[in-house]
Amino acid sequence: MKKITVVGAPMWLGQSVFGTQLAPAVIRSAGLIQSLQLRHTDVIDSGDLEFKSEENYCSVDDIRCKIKNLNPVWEGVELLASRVSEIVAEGRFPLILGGDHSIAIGSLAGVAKHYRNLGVIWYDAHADSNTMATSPSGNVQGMPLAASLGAGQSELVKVGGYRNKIKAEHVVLIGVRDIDAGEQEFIERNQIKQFTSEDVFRIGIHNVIEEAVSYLATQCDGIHLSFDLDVLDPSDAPGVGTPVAGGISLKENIEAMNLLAKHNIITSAEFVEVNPLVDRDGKTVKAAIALIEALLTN
Ligand code: 4U7
Ligand code: MN
Ligand code: MN
Ligand code: MN
Repeated sequence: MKKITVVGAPMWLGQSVFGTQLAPAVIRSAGLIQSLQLRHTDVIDSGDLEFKSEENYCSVDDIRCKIKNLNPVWEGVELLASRVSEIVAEGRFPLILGGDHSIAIGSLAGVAKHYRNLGVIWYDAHADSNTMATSPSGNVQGMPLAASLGAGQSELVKVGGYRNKIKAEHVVLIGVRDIDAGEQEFIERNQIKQFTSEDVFRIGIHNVIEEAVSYLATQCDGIHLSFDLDVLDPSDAPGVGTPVAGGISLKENIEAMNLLAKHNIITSAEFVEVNPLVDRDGKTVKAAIALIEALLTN
C-alpha cells in the first residue's frame, strides 16, 4: 500500500501544441482517482496547480525569448517544485500528471531535495537533453533532462533554489529513437545509459527493465519515473504533441510498469505529454491510466 498524492501540472507552454494543459482533468474524469482508491487506502487528489496561460511574456529583444515562454514555464515549474517537495516531506508518493514535459524540471527539483542519489528512469521517444544552444525548437519540453543535470538556461537549472538535481550516472533513458545531434553529444559526453526502442525490440522489455533496475538500485536511494506517453507507438498513443513512429506497444509498456511495481523501487512518478485535443477515442488517456494502474499496483 502506498500513500499517494495526485497533483495536476496543467502546462502547455513548454511546447507549441495547445491541449496538454487539459490532460490532468481529462485523466481524472476517465476515473483515475477512483481506480487508485480501489488499490490503495490512502489516495489524496490535491487538484491542479494554477499556471499562467499567456504565451511569451517577455520582450522580443530579451535574449530569453530564445526559449519559448521561458517566464511562465519557469514560474510554473517553481510552483510544482514546492508542491512536490511538500508531498515527499509528508512521506507520500507524488503522482504528477502533466502537462508537457517541461514540468519534469519542477518534479525533479521537488523530489531530488529529499534524496542523496536520486535515480531517474526517463521513458521517452526523445532524450529531452537540449539546451538553449542546441535546441532546434526553443521548446522547454525538449530541455528538462539537461536542466536537471545542471545544463542550460540558469532560471531552469536553478529551480527549487539549487543546481544539479541528479547525476548523469543515475539516469537511464528507455525507448529513445529521435535524438538531436546536440543531444547525442550531450549523452555521450555525460555517458548516460540508454536503451533505444531498437534495444527494446532486440532484447525485450523485460530484460531492459531488469538491467535498468540493477544499474540504478545499488547506487540510488530513490527512483523517479518520468514517463512521456510518446514513448508508445503512435498506434497506441496518438494523442501526443510529438509522435515518433516505431515505438513500444502499450502491452510491453504495461509489462514494464508491472515489473517496476514488483521491484517496488519507484518513489515518485509523472506521466506527461498527453494531449486530449489530438487524441483518438480517448486512446492515449486510457493508456496513461492503464500504465499508472500497473505501476501503482502492489
Ligand atoms: B518531449 C525536439 F527538436 N528534440 O528539442 C526538441 F525534435 O518532451 C523534440 O520528449 C523534443 O516530447 C520533444 O524540440 C520533447 C525536436
Ligand atoms: Mn519528453
Ligand atoms: Mn518525447
Ligand atoms: Mn512529446
